[in-house]
Amino acid sequence: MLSLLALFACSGGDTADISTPPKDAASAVVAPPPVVAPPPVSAGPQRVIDLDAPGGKGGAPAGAGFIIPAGTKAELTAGALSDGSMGMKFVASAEGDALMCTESMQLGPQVTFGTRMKVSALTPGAQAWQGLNVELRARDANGALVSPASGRYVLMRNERAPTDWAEWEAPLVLPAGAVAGEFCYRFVNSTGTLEVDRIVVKGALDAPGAMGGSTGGVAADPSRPVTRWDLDTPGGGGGAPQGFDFLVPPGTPGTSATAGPVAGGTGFTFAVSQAANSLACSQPFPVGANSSVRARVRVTDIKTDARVWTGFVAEVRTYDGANALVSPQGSQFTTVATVKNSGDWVELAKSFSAPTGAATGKLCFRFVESTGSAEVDWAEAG
Ligand SMILES: [Ca+2]
Ligand SMILES: [Ca+2]
Repeated sequence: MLSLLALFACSGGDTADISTPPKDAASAVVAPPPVVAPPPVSAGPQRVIDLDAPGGKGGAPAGAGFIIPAGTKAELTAGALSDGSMGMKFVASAEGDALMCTESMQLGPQVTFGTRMKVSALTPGAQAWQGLNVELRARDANGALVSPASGRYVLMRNERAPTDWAEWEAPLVLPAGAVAGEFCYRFVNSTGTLEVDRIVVKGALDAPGAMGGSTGGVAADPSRPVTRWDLDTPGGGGGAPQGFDFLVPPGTPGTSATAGPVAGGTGFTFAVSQAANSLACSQPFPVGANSSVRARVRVTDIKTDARVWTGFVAEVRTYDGANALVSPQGSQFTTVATVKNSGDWVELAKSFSAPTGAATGKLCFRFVESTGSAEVDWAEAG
């Protein structure tokens, strides 16, 4: 008490003293303090994808997509999960490249990814990095993949054993130049079942529901899976990346078709210096009444003429169950786009109705009576 009195004496009376009520204490009691709104849950913008409503791509709930390369054994269902919550269930019954991803979103400098999920029946691959991976595909302002030093994607979680239901979150370190991306769940050389109740991204800049970005999937018919080719992995036909084939007839002059780096990512380059019948085609994907395709392409050095069908052409070739060509009325193939001028990266897109009897399609690129060079970063079909 002596020291408090001494402090009060030394303070000259103006400085607040912890033992002395302020002189206006009485009025403070009469007038209650104003109600202050509680602080927001997150300091930054936050996007919650609850996965409770249909409407996503490839049969996924709204805000997400299911992307399955042709031939991959995996399926996704939306609805009630094993604990009664609503969400999506992703079953990989054979090793493959199927992916479950959020739609691409703009990301601020500080991002925290959170999710509530459960992994069961997991048989992980032998290597430490295999299993069920949760990862960000980071992208720059042009939509090109931006990789961290540690690998192709920004890894948030690697599960190598089954888990119970758990909600976790992880702050991310974005690679330099990354401004957007999609969050993906992937069984890497592994099989298993993943259930996801919800996804919470703190630090996403898009307003909820405003889906942007370049990788949202294209399936006009949500029951049909989206097939996506990142074109980032070798292993396709004729030296193309996985999922595509380079078809250069023997003896064809002047065609070079290479897989490897394209600006900002990985894809293939298809260059033709003498007009010929060489092609770059995707592997087959299912088609129907509401089909669509998309691809990110850059065409350079093109030399063509004014005829409407000449130039760099993206087209869908459709086939029946016996692999016989089925043509739409009035033309041989379904033209996606005809590019007649060199330019920067563009996304080519086309919705179409497959001809009657067609079961599968291939997305093909060629230079029709023209020469030039085309780079393809990725392609999608649904
Ligand atoms: Ca949910
Ligand atoms: Ca790519």
